[in-house]
Amino acid sequence: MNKFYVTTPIYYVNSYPHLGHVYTTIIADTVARYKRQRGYEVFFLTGTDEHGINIERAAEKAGLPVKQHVDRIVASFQTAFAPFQFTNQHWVRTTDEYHKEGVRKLWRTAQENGFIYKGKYEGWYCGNCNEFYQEAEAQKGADEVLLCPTHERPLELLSEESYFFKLSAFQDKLIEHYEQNPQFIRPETRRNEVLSFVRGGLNDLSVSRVSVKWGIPVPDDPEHTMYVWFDALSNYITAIGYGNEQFGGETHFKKFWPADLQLVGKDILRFHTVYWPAFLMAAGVELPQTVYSHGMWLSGGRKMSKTLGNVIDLAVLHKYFTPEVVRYFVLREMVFGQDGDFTYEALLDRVNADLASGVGNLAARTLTMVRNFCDGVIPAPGNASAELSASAQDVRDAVTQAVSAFDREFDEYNFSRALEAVSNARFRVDKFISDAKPWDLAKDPAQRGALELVLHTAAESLRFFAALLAPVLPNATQTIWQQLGEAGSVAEVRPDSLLWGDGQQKQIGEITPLFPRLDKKKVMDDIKQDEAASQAARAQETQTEVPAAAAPAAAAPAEPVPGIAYIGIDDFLKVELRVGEIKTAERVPKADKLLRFTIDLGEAEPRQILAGIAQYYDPEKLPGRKVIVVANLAPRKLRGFESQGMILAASIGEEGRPILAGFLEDVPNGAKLK
Ligand code: ME8
Repeated sequence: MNKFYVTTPIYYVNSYPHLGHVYTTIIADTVARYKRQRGYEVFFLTGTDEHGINIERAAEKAGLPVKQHVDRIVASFQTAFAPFQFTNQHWVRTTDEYHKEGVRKLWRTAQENGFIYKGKYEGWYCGNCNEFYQEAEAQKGADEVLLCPTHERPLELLSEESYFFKLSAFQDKLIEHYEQNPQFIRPETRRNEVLSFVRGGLNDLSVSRVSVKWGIPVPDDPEHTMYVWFDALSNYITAIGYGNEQFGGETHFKKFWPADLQLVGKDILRFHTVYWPAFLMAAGVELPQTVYSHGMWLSGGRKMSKTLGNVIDLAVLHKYFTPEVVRYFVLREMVFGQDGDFTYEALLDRVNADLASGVGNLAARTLTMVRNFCDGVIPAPGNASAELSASAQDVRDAVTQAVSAFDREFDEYNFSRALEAVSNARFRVDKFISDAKPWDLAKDPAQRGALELVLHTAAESLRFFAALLAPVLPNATQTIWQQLGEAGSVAEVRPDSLLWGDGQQKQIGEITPLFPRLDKKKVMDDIKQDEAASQAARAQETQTEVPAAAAPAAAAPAEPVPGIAYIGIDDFLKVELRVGEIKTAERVPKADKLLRFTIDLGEAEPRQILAGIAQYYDPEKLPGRKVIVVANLAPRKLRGFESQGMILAASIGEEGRPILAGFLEDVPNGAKLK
């Protein structure tokens, strides 16, 4: 039997689950069901990423032992996922013992092979945070002194012992692998992005910390804990038996590895397509077949995130929509690989058009007519006019073509197109019924054969649609299956094994509505109210429970909060923030972090500004982009170039990945921010 191993990222327990997490898991679950239906032995893995400094801090803030804190958040993920009936074989947790055993083996093997060595990590250290910062993350105080972004106290330049992973040794091997295995990174745009990043050169990676306690100790050197990404990425092999006895250990691992499909959001593409394959190569482990990086669900044009407070609340979603329709919507609406904007309006339209008026209505009217006109038995095709027979044949051809189109698109992970193929065939059936008017044919005994042909064609089409849609709508299609009088589980029926005509003479089951039509205006009004209430409740809860990293900005407190160095409005107004448009951007020779820009701030001459973002942004893609510039920062020289301002960026994650601040609307150059 062929095997198929599919994984999702393991979700970080520094925040509560939202639609984004559910999305990747829906995709993985649908692929898993699809493959099982086609005879594969599937292993589907999801889980949680539970180590790291932020989690340690969040637990401290919640006043709980760290393990207890993470157990609570893991439970909230599992509860949020439960209604979707995901069919994962296992839920991996990086705090599980077997995982730690497996990671130690990966580390040791890479070390024995000479790819992990001890060195010194140099960085700007804050004693209050007990953490290192990159220069770009630090604030600048008087005389250019670097300040901790949290405590605003001077940072010390310290060096700490650290283990390093020899990432630099894998540049050529990775490029060769990408070039020889075009399916390794998908879609192709992402592959090109990664290729150009790796061609730009790779630095060795610091993979241990002595300052972080909540992590997996380095083998034989327990003062150090492993870098969270080394720990987290390894889950994909530890969970199936690498370096431990999980599921029988080695034999199970060999059976399922390499993974066939690793699904990730584009936010973590580089970790999965540069670090992960390099770690595996270092330990002599085969690489996964495909890492597929999907787009982000946006809300109001921005990535859904707890920090921005624009996530789609699962509680509200569940109140109005069944998990099945959400599954259908996310697969049908988002072109897999690209970003998509989530709106309840689009969800309502899609449910009403494709499901309530679509397949639900086809099932209801076909089965009701079979019950009323044919004693509840699906008829064999009767004799009809040449014209009607030809139309019935066209419908039959359209349905069988949809079977091959669905698989063809699905195998390429074009979920939206696969579902579109089913909808297109369904339109044909609907039109066939509307044109033939079986309700009129039923009134005329001479038209009995025509009536039977129409109902036969409609019911058989429905049987094929049920099998095709089973991985996406597992419960609704099982209901249709039973309503058609079929036995067993539709999840086990390969659509391409169905024979046209096999459904006839079956006694239909009880007819129950599948997808009630939703009143768009009323549901939208109710959702708005619920969202407002739920946001208010979350804001309250957040102040006490959600980890600092995930907490939305709270309203200004009346009483000063200890630990925050407040400034007055006058201090703020001293900073002149202006909108600028990037005119040119280029790398600075011999400075791998710096980009040199000319930026139009609406002044007579564009300004020259340098920024340490070269490792994350391709300069060719930046001209034309609007940014926010600190316009009255004293000029300073960097690598021989005068920088006449500073570009604002958010700093993300442990490595301080910069994300340029910008605008959704068009704004004129030079506009002032206040
Ligand atoms: O990155 N749209 O965990 P995480 C679509 N622990 N998908 C989204 C999304 C959105 N708006 N928001 C989140 C981590 N996701 C690490 C991963 S793996 C070894 C370690 C999904 O909780 C998407 O799959 O931040 C994204 O890559 C993932 O959640 C990030 O989850």
